[in-house]
Amino acid sequence: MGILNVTPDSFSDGGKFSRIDLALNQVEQMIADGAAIIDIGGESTRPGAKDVTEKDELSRVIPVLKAINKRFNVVVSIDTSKPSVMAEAIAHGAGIINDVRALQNDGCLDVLAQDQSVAICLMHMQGLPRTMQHNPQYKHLITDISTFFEQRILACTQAGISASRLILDPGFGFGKSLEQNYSLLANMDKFHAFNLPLLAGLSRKSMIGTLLNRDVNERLAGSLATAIIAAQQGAKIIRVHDVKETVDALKVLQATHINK
Ligand code: 8Y4
Repeated sequence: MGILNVTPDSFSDGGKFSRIDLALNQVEQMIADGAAIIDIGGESTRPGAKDVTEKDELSRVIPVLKAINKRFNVVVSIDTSKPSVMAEAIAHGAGIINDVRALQNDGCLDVLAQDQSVAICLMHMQGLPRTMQHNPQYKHLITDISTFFEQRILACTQAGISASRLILDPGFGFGKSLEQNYSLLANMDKFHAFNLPLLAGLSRKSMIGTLLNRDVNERLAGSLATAIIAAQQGAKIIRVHDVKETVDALKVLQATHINK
């Protein structure tokens, strides 16, 4: 899964068309590099980021989704927690709704129950983006996250959403200390108990930067290492910025599996 950023900081003075052209060129490159899924997000979940209005999020995400589906055959994932954005995304051919709030916002379950086919990524987060990194605590990290998954899967099935549409993601960096993030990475295989595909988002995150003392643009080697570990734990989808390098690394891992 390649990350496409459509938050406004990435294009300061370009108009609507340059934004879409820029996005399409990025998507074309990520597909050429081996991405099977493109994740589009119009809201920043970074600590301290401003809330984005529904109108702004729709105007950032939907034109890009439409343009991608017109030109490419690729699964598009929409990173959103807003039911209106989810509904519009589904209407315009999104393949996955990627919700870091796991459909806990009002109206999300209903919107997703109206559709029969779009896949849903349920991500675990402890707390809220603004304060989630202030001393996160768990009784037992893996058990607590498993309990959260159980509750969200039940909420989905009770709302009429088939469990077969669900993808689980432990949410690296979302309310977890450095040690907790690495413990989670080492133990991702525990979540296979749910018999659902697992997604891992680790690319360029603080857990890499802090461990290695690297700025955000110097985290490729660390990111590749985490991608390999997640894949070895059985993660089916890896969310990354550097598609070409990650696909190379994953092909090397895959070659070792074929020969067993
Ligand atoms: C540098 C680059 C530093 C990126 C931090 C970040 C996930 C996700 C995000 C994830 C799923 C991010 C939308 C945070 N992370 N969705 N979204 N899983 N499913 N931070 O781990 O990339 S945004």
